[in-house]
Amino acid sequence: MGVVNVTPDSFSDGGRWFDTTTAVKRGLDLVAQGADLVDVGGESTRPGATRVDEAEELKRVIPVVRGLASEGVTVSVDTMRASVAERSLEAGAALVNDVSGGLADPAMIPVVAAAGAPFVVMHWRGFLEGGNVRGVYADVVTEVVDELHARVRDVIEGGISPDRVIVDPGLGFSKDAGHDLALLARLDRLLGLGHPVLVAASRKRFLGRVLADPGAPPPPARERDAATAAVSALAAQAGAWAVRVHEVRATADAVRVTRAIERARTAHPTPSAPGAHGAEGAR
Ligand code: PMM
Repeated sequence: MGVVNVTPDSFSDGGRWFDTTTAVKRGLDLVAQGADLVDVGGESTRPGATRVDEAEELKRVIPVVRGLASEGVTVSVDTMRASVAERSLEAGAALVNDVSGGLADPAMIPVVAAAGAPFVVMHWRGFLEGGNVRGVYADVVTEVVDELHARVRDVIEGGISPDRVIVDPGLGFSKDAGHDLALLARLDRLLGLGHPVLVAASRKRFLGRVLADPGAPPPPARERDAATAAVSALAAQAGAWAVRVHEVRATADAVRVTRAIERARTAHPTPSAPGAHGAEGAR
């Protein structure tokens, strides 16, 4: 999943794709680089960002969704507003990606349910104001899995078909680097929810923390793409359904290599027990 942020202020790529023509071209470039779908967002979700109003979000997002969908691109819309989701689906979007999992706007679930669209439910503990007070966990993996489980149940009760629900750990949202790494280390627990898992690690703060030399500041967001590709390979190997990234090429290559190794593993299974295949197996 390639990202096109039609915003002036996203932490990772703010301002670069801020007019419709540039944003559509960027989406097409991401497809050429290997993206299977393109996620279009008009509101920055970085901590401390002020919300854009509805009219502005619609103005940013709808022409880009329409432009990409008309070129045959599978588009997801990254929004917390039901009106933006609804208009995007009408304009050709195939999927709704809501970082609040439907909590920010009570009209979101009915809109997505009525359209029969797939819905990304991200783990979210609310808007961040000031310090990260909501990011306190005794056991981050268990709490995120349990809270996602409850959220998925509510979403399904709201009318979205279970086979349309995708889950996402929400890396960096009310989470520090240690929390993000723990969730990536235990993607199997998220997969245990029984829904496809989307991982959006691209350029995030925890990668800066991992890459920083001791005592030095973290490298800027745009210098975290190699680390992002590494996470993509690991997430793909762990069974993720998709990875959401700003630079697609390296991640598409990483995922392809992962898949090729998986196929080779299937073709060369480990002998089940010494001696199981006679003298050959014992060797
Ligand atoms: N993160 C961002 C934006 N949208 N969507 C999902 N499903 N999961 C995420 O973790 C997520 C998201 C923030 O990153 P960006 O603004 O730099 O793209």
